[in-house]
Amino acid sequence: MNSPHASRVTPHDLYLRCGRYTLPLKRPLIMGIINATPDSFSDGGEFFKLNQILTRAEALIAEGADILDIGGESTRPGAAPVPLDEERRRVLPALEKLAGGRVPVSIDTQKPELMREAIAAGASMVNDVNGFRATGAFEAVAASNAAICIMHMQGEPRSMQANPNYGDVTAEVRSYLMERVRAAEAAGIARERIAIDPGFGFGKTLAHNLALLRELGKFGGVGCAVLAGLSRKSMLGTITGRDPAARVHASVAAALLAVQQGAHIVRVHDVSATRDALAVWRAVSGD
Ligand code: HH2
Repeated sequence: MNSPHASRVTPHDLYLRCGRYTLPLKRPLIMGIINATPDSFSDGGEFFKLNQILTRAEALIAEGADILDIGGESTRPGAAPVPLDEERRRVLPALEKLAGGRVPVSIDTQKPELMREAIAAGASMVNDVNGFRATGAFEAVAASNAAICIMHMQGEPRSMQANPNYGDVTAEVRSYLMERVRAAEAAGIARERIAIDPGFGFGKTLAHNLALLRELGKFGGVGCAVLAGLSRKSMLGTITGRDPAARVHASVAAALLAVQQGAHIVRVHDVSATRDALAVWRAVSGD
């Protein structure tokens, strides 16, 4: 693995335009995850759920989240798609309350209709695990000033872990992302609004995920932010033998390695622990 200094060459002036926020990328940023899904929040009425989401958002901001990412459709392997109405009901009320606050709010969705509605409700970023491949996805965000995160996924959540297959995983994922960046630009989305993400765990074996982490530096240097989501993922379960809730330490180690390899934004559940680890990394690297 490269040294921290060799792989992390972020120009001082690189930033992500994110709605009304401009996020400098010299310091690694933490995106805190809010899953507005029934499997994340146990039973209860609508108001109760909304309160839980808002409480979690406040906690993540207090812990040091630089961005919040709210999603209403689970994308874990085997997950079934959620209808638009249901996804809308899960995320829009919270988004309306959270938008305009201290940190930008990202919407994690694959649906162009919801992208539009989320931006109208104040979302500063749209995060699409499907890489904006749905018809009208780029168009839904182009006219706004929202940032986008283009993620790579092989296959679809329902079946993506059945038989992931690549020649050179890093080269193939990178070339896919660069093609999507060019398509985004052609649709009117400037590079300063784009983050790219190799999509850890999305149609990848453990060996593929490890190769991508080792070679994450190859995704930098193109004028886009590099985002990495490794938090509590099953690759960490395979390595440690632990259940998702007990993968905090492994997740922090993975986030640190991702930053060391050039990630500008890490998407995490455990903001406080990640923040401390990155503070140590920054002190050592003199950033
Ligand atoms: N991972 C998940 C969801 N969205 N977005 C990006 N850009 N990168 C990721 O790696 C990523 C993502 C899956 O993790 P999680 O949100 O914790 O689980 P679920 O989708 O089951 O809610």
